[in-house]
Amino acid sequence: VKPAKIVLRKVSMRLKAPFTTSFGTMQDKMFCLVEVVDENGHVGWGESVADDTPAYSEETTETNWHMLEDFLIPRLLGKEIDHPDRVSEWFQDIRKNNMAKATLETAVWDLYAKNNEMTLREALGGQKSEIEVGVSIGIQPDVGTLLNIIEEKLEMGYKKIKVKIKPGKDVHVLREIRKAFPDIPLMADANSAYTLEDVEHLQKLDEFNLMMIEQPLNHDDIVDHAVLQKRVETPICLDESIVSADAARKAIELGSCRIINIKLGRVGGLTESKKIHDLCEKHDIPVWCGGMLEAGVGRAHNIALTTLPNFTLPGDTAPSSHYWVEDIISPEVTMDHGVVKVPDGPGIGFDVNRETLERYTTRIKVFD
Ligand code: OSB
Ligand code: MG
Repeated sequence: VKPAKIVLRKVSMRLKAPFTTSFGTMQDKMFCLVEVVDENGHVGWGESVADDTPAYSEETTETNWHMLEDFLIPRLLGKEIDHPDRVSEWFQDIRKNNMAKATLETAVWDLYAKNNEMTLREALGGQKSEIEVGVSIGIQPDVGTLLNIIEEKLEMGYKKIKVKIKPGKDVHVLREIRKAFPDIPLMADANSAYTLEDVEHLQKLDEFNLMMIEQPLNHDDIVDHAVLQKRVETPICLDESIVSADAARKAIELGSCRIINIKLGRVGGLTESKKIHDLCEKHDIPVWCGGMLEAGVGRAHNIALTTLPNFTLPGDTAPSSHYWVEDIISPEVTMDHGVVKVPDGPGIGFDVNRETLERYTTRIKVFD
């Protein structure tokens, strides 16, 4: 494929409900979206998972715009790309900025698949025709509200319930959940809210039979997590710390986790995600696809990635209607009893609804 034109957008969409984690609350999702057009008029789409504050990671919508505009897009424009794997190689000498890189890299994957009349799943080597999904529930003002939400999500058929925790909103919350729902597949995500000082406190979570605890310690740590994993029975799942296949290799060698959450934005794209997937498979580490409150394009890429065989645990890829009054893709992502069907159209398998997209676009720049 050869990108003849690239359109960069900043898009702003309001979430149905604010989403609260240990690091803050999000109500509006502001993100970069790219459209890569080749000489044949095929279009590939890529969505950044960064938002407007550097809380989950150091990247923001604004830093993404800068990286894409000044460094990443100029590198790809007019260049013959024989395979999407080349893109991450060409970006390697630019440090970090993985979410910005992934925006463009995933668009090239979509374009490549469309050019070869394949689904993105086929291009990636995925197998599944449907995927199982769970739901990530933000921190709630009180336990009663949380229990009601969990009940509603269970009725909808979600295969995994993930709740956000932080100091002061952990042990007693999980105890109440387990009282009400003794056997559901349940996990907790701390988003780096604890330190090794909290080991004894975190040991109390062992009694709740959680599938895993996600990223309890520092966002860039793998050393302390290895110490913690030796002292708790609950499997640790790393999210923030796994920024590359190399980071995954080190975490596995150190015993820092027993499960890994793969987010294509955090690791720089689909090629790196596949590498982490393959490495984990070799080491019997199950993986699942994390979410970053994506709109439709990001959601579609996550679905395609999840078709790889070692994605054995339900991911955070809930349907469009969980997040948005109106998504930018058609059809929207739907779910039936916790199962999402993998589309069989070319590339990501969803069309972007341009009329909707225009309404949500706040800034646009065309490179050709
Ligand atoms: O840590 O997985 C996380 C959302 C934003 C930033 C970080 C995280 C999350 C989620 C939501 O847990 C997952 C989703 O529904 O997309
Ligand atoms: Mg997480």
